Amino acid sequence: MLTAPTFPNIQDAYVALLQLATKEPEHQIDARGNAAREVIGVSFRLPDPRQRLPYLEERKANPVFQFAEALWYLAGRRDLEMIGYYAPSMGASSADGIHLGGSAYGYALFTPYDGRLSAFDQVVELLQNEPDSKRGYLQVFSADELLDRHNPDVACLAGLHLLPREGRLHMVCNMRANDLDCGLLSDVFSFTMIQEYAAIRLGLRLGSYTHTIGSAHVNNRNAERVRRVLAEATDRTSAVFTSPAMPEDTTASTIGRLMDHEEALRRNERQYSALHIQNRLGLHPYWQQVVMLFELYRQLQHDGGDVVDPALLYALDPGLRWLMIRKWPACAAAAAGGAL
Ligand code: 5HM
Repeated sequence: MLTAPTFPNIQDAYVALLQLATKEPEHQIDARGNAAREVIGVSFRLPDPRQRLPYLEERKANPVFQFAEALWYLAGRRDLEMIGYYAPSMGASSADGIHLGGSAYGYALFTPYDGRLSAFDQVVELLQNEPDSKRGYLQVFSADELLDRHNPDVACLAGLHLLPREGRLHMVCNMRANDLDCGLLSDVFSFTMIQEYAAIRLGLRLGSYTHTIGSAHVNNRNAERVRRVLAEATDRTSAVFTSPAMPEDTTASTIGRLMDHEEALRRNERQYSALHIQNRLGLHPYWQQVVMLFELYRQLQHDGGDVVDPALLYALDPGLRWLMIRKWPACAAAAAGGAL
């Protein structure tokens, strides 16, 4: 078979790639102090890109960060202030402590440049006029990033290729490098959100997502966790949840409104109950879920960290609730107290 192997969800692809890199590595590398096992030139396909979250006890996905990062991209942001609140470790990639560099993919894709449309809007316009085009490429990596040999943040994403075919929007993602244990999961989550958003903009159904990687590697320092994930995948039947579709009326202004709620909660300027989010914000239930995640995270960050409102957990979709309960002890306690 010459096309990429197909997986029903990101979890199965993730486990297969971890297996490949740890059991059949092609190379041992040590770039910038990161000793790793590597395979080169790998790819996989997700026919249903909405199945973008893993449900593993040993590799606890953080849905708050996943949605925050996807929105940070969709809003064209590059500030550390927002994304660092959800992932403090990203501070290490910022050269000036204020902005992210190459990894601020949304800044490269969604920011209007030099009085012109953003790269994303240009590609959307191109594809509206010629759906069968092969030119709908959103370039991210740029050779200029290598001019500074000490650049701490060179884009790992080379580009995203949008391909409308027979009423569906397919996407091929090209990564120069992917850390299979750390980067892969959040990258696939965010990039498939960008694909789904693009499909809505083009009035198309969601097509397949193909992920291709130049250097696919597992850092030696993560070997123990990877071993536990592989043991879990072999020994246990995982929980299975399906993710709903992004609402078809999602626009840039929806993203803007979500970012306003996000900022107010991050700064602890507002506090929302589940009922308030459901009845007062005028958001589609899909996006209400995201604001609920941000409110739960606000409670974890600003209200002492050991108590969250069980009503918010009740109001979450079962898959998101499953993840929150495993990720945060305060959510597990609230769920146990409320007999969820
Ligand atoms: O030395 P280099 O620039 O390749 O190191 C970046 C590391 O972060 C690599 O292990 C790369 O695979 C990982 N990474 C990732 O997997 C980084 C980013 C941010 O650009 C990403 N996915 N999105």
